[in-house]
Amino acid sequence: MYTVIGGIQSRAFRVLWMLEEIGQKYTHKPVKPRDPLVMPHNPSGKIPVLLDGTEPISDSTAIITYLADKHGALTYPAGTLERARQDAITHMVLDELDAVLWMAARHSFVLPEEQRIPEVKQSLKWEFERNTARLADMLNGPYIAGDKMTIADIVTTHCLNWAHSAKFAVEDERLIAYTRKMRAREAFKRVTGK
Ligand SMILES: N[C@@H](CCC(=O)N[C@@H](CS)C(=O)NCC(=O)O)C(=O)O
Repeated sequence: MYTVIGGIQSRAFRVLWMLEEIGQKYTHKPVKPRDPLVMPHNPSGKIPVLLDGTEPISDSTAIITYLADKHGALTYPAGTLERARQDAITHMVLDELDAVLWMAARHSFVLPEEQRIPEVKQSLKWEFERNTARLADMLNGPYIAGDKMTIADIVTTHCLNWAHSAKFAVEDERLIAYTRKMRAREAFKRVTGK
């Protein structure tokens, strides 16, 4: 039995969506970072954490990769070129979308107030626009890594949704259509409850 620690407004969403896609049962503890439920499993207090039985795994991408490999779903097999490309896209999205959005969040509300540099947001928006334009050009299959849905789509869609709520513009029609299609999945809707 799996337990997902972390609320749906966080990267725990990726893990919940993954579990819904692969039809695995789980218990959800929708807590905030540094909650007493998190600290024994992750000293940084960051969410999400997945418990597989009593064994904790941290970091959303590590968690969904583990689930994909364990259940043989939403991934190309390890050791194949398709898997290498899937991993490359996942890491690129983490570098070019997740890291930029996270930096903006840190300078908006995560860091102690005296450490924030709000002016950095303008530069991050410029970078985000450049990176999403490049991502849109790479989108030539129905899914981000080709013909089948993989965990790379979970990370990418999550970042594009996050961008929307952080008011980082995503104007490319190809990315808008892609996000709309991913959000229409039943598993996605079961997590959001919409
Ligand atoms: N790379 C990690 C990042 C985890 C992370 O930063 N989570 C945020 C919530 S989405 C958090 O717990 N932030 C609290 C903090 O940084 O103090 C992942 O993908 O799980």
